[in-house]
Amino acid sequence: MIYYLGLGANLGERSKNIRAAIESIKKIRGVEILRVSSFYETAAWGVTNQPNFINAAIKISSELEPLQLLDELQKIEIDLGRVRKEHWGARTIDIDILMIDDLKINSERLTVPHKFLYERDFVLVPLSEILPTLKFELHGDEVKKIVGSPIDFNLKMVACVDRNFGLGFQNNLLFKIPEDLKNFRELTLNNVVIYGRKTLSTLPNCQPLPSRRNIILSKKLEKIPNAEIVSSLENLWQVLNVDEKNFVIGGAEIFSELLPYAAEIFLTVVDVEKPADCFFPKFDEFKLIDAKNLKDFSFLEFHK
Ligand code: A4P
Ligand code: MG
Repeated sequence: MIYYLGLGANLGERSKNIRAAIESIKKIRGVEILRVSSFYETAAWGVTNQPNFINAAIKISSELEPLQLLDELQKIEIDLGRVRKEHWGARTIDIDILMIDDLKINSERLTVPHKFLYERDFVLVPLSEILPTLKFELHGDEVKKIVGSPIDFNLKMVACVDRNFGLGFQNNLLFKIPEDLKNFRELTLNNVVIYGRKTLSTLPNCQPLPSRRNIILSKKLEKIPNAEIVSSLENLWQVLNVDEKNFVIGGAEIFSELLPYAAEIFLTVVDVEKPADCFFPKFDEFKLIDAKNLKDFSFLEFHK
């Protein structure tokens, strides 16, 4: 099932709470985050004598039944420090189910689509960003896009795969094609490259790439010359800059981890089948926008 969720926070470090909620939602068994909206600063709606909110929306897929998912979301609200006091009152995090496919639910615990969905600009603006077919009218409430969402970094993913999207086998890349390496170099030179610990061992001399800002996502590594180590996504968002070009270069786990926040994918697809034990993740939310077909392989570019 496809779920659209609304996130809101108006206490504590609001953007951080929303990012933490997204990370927790990602960890629910069988949940995949498909899209994340920008973050918006919004005036409090309903009970108006309370601080401004930050609101966002996400699209996820899940096999869980609606009430099971609601249980999981309410657990996350509690874990992140939500105390239920006043109805419509201030909160560290609020997670609402906005829509579920074309489903209509009217039960004691759950109303879907959300009861006030079409009355609240703080829901409609982020939701319409990730669901462009939504038909709605705005009401002139204060809703202002802010920097804070991981999608602001416009992550770009670069990889070379075989026909089955295989990336590597036994900790080695499947291909070393000179044209592909040249393309990779041209894309990433003087920009930022983000990768995992295992990918470091596939780089020339197992060293960070020269003339690029190297950021390694790893809980285990401590210090590497010419590279910055970050141990969590929250740390990654703290060190990235929106005006740099941020390329994610692997491996498979890092691609999966960061795919929900990516804006562009550059894939070199080699038209052969090789034994592989790790794969580029499925990316149904992206559209092909450019293809260069060469003799044995294609350069493909996808945008969200
Ligand atoms: N519930 C029924 N339907 C749903 C649904 N679709 N999703 C039940 C989630 N929960 C649903 O919610 C009360 C009960 O609603 C839940 O136990 C669930 O079984 P709650 O989160 O405990 O209490 P609440 O959040 O205070 O009430 P409610 O009605 O969910 O409030 P809202 O709608 O979340 O509004 N202004 C701005 N700018 N931004 C905001 O995010 N949020 C609110 C809260 C008010 N003003 C705001 C914002
Ligand atoms: Mg709520």
